[in-house]
Amino acid sequence: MSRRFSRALVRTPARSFAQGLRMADRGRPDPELMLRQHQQYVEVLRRLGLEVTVLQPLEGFPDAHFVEDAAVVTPRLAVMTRPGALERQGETGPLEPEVARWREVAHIRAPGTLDGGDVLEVGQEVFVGLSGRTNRQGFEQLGRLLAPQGYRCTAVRVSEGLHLTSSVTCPGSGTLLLAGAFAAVPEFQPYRRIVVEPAESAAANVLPVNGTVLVPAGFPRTRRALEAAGFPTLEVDNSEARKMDGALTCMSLLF
Ligand code: CIR
Repeated sequence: MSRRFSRALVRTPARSFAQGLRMADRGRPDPELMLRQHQQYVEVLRRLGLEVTVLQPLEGFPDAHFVEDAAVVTPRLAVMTRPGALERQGETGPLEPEVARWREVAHIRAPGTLDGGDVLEVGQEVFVGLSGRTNRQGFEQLGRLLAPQGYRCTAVRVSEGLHLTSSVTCPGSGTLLLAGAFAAVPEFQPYRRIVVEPAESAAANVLPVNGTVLVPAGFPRTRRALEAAGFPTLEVDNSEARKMDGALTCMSLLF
């Protein structure tokens, strides 16, 4: 069974958002369109029944609207991460009180680093990407923190892309949507797998919300593949966040 959510935390992008980190230049994001797309994202979450808290932008942290990276929220615990990029480590402090309203809070401690974008929950199994942002200590700490809830954490090497969830997400119980080399990763073989076509690899990041799978606009083949596998989908345009290596899951914490 997929988890059902009642709330979302999001953060409005700062005016400085185009100065955030990125792996490659994918064109200059349009600030107005970014804000409009973010508002549409929030509206979709509300339409799907979530109570959405929209936090104020953090001008000093141009990537702070990618709230997914700063915390991992499970049914009984929120783990404040220690982001792997130094520039992003100050995002967790302002987020913590918002998360603490709803959950007991634990922390990833130095020398551990962990970005929430490397954490993929598939039922009681949690895959953790070892990436340029998340190290083994971060993975091990998360494993210890989540074990009392019956979660089992498994490390997976992120051989391409920014985060694990840039290339692998779980559209619904028992199914993974995967791009590129991740389709062949042994740990994922027990699941029903939908492999996105190379031309649509950016569509591997989808966001399931209580029975509807949000899919980035502009990837019709992936959308059709999900529908054919029995998942109702809804398109959300996130072209501007994508220019900054962001995807649909990155922009919210659902719980
Ligand atoms: C970064 O490089 O940290 C941001 N520009 C993008 C973060 C995207 N977050 C995610 O995939 N969870």
